[in-house]
Parts: sequence; structure tokens; C-alpha cells
Amino acid sequence: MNKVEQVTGGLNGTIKVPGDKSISHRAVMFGAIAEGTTTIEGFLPGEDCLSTIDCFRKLGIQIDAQGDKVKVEGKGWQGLTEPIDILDVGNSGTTTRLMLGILATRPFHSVVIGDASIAKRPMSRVTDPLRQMGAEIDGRDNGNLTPLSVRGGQTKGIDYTSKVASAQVKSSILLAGLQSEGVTTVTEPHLSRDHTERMLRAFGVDVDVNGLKVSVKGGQDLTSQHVIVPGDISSAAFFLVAGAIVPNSRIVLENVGVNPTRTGIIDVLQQMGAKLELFNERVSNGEPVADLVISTSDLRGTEIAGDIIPRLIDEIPVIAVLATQAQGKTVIRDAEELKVKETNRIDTVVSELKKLGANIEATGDGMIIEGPVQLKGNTVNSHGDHRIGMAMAIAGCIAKGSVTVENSEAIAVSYPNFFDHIHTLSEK
Ligand code: SPQ
Repeated sequence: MNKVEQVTGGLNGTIKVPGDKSISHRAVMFGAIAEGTTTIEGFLPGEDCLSTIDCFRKLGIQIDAQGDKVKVEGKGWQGLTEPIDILDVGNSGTTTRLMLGILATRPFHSVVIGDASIAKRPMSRVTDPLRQMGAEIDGRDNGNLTPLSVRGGQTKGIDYTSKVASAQVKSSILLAGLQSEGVTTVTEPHLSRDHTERMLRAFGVDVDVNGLKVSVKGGQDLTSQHVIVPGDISSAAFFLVAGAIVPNSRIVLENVGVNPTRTGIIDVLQQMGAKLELFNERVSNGEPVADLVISTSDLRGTEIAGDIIPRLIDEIPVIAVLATQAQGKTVIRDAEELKVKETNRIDTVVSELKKLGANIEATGDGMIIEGPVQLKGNTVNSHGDHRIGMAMAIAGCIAKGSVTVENSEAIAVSYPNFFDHIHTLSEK
């Protein structure tokens, strides 16, 4: 549980948000299947990425983790060995789905399990295509829900059209494709984050990208790398919103990843009239990076739908908080995917923000928020979802009175020092 008081003197100062979660997971997994020692700098030591490390240790890989520095002793694809223990992914959907793609081609048996939230999340979006490729996967609800048992082996390439824009689906199938016979192609309806494509190339893999189609040839090996992980824009998003809505604020966020498949939050803030600037734009290790500066802003409502949704899917809970402070209506559509995240994020955002007095309604594929509204203190619950917990804490910075966030421990999944950053910025 954590209590957040209304911030009256503004949020001011400079912070570095922790490493990107998506990139940290991939760096460990790709390092584990690569030949040689992969070193990672800027790794996110959050619970989700630590679950990935734990699973790959159980698969026989030696991994030395010291805070944000990690060393992975890869031994090539053949270096993964049958685990004697269950592979526990904790709360992490990325670990589950990407690791299933790797396990699909390994000639041994393994069992994948996670927490109560993972047990509700749909896995058939990856287990169906992986089975079509030849992997034997079973589990509750005909292989849709954990615990899942996997017996990998000889797999064939697939030409797969995904119904959802999902980097986890795309990555899982591509990873299996790397050790399958022939070519594997994944086509998605809108572009999802492309960290897998970028990092596979850095590890020496040939990846062919043609619009929404990505292909890899089977029989490809990876070579170890030094990976530098930029700050996570999904974590920065909480302070971008806080800086825009808390009066008298100016926050500098250093070293944030600004990969165009992730920057929907920047587009929305600018569309809503926020004072946001990017400095020192550069490319680090194949990923665009910048320093961001946000100041208190007059905001107007907006419409968020279509192609932009996968570019800001994880930011919608905090965008809802932002919209409560904007003049007029904000409409979010085409975001059904929110229903299958750590919680049903349409329901949890709406129920928790209503407790603070927001004018917000759920729709079938998103939500409608009317602002501006003076939020009021109350007790809310993260429902075990890190992004809901952080969004509510940011709402607490502007609510009259104080906001108590129950189950705030969930925040450690992606942003272990989140509350320290709120305190640092409010003391300046
Ligand atoms: O890993 P997990 O639990 O799925 O985490 C979330 C998050 O909010 O941190 C989603 F709940 O991020 C996903 C993201 O929504 C991470 C991710 C990735 O690293 O590939 C891709 C997105 O999911 P998806 O299903 O759209 O591919």
C-alpha cells in the first residue's frame, strides 16, 4: 500500500527512468540462444525481467545479474537443456509468449506456469501457430491457458497472418521460425513494436521486413552482443503525464527510448497541446533515444484510434488520467487488447478513476473521458497491475487530499523505484 499526497509545489528536476522492459527481456533471451557471452547494460531489474532470467537459468544458461548489469553465457540453441523444474514466468506475458517460441523448437519437455493474472491471459494466440509449426503444446482450455506443457522438436516454417497487432505474437513465431525448416512469415494488421526485428539483426540474424510482413529463414544462429538498453518510454509516460498536469512542473527525462513503434504517447501529448520537447536525439545500439522535457500545460481532449493504438497500448491507463485534466472529451477506440493485459485495463482504469471522481465511461473497445475535473482523494486498488497502480499514483499527485493505492507492490514488475522518483521530483 502507498499513500500519495496532492503535490502543490510542482514536480521539478531530472530523472532517468529504468531500462526498457521489452528490450531487457529480449536481451536476456537472445543472449541465451546466442553463441558466446552477451553483456547487457541498463537492464531493468524489475520482477518481470528477473522472471526471464530465472527461467533461462532453469534452462541451463549461466546468467550473472548485478543490478542493471547482466552477463549471459550463451551456448547457442543447443545449449538450452531440459529443465528439471517448472518455468515460472511470474506476472510476465512477454516471458511466457517469447519463451514459448524458443521452447517450440527445443527437443525436450518443459512446463510453463505464472501467477493468477497470467493464468487468465490468452496464450492460444501463440500456441495455435506454434502447434501448426509442429510443436506439441498442451494446457488448460485446449492449450490456451497456463500451466502449459511444451515438447518441442522438428518444426516447419509458417506463413501466418495474426488477427491482432502484437509484438509478442510476432516475436514468438519468428523465434520459432529461426530453427524451423524453410521460411517463416508473420503479417500483422497494424505495426507493433519492432524491438525483436532490430535486436535479431544486431545479433547477426537476417530479418526481412516488408511493410506489415516480417520473414526469417530457418537455420539461423545468433552471435553474442553488448546490448545497451535505453530508458523505457512506457515508464517515462507516467512522468510525462505528471509533468503536464501537476501545476508548476518541469521534468527532464534523460535517455528515453523513442523507437517510433512506441512513441504514440508523445504524439498524443503534442496533439493535446502539451509543452513537450525532445533533445539530444541519437541512435544507441540500433534504438532511437532522446532526452524529453515536459512542463505544465493547458490540454484539450482528443481522439485516439486506429494505427496509433499499438504504439501506446501500455500508456492508455495514464492517458486516461491525462484526459481527466483536458478541456473537453477524449475518446479512445480500437483498444480491445486492453482487456487481455495484466487486468482488463478498460474495467480497472474506469472503476478506479471513478473512485477519484473522474467523468469516465467504458465502451466496448475503449473509453470516453470528459474533462477537466478536480479529482478527489480516496482509496484505489492496482488489482495487481503495475500500470494501474502507477496511473492511480499519478492521479494522486493532482487529487485534492490523498490517494491510497492498495496492492502497490505490483509496481515493482516494471518500475521498482517509481515512488522514489515521485519523492525526488516533489522535493525540488
Ligand atoms: O509482458 P506483459 O505482461 O504482456 O506486459 C505489458 C505491460 O503492460 O508491461 C502488457 F501487459 O507489455 C507488453 C505490451 O503490451 C510488452 C510487449 C513486448 O515486450 O513485446 C508487447 C505488448 O504486448 P502485445 O500483446 O501487444 O504484444
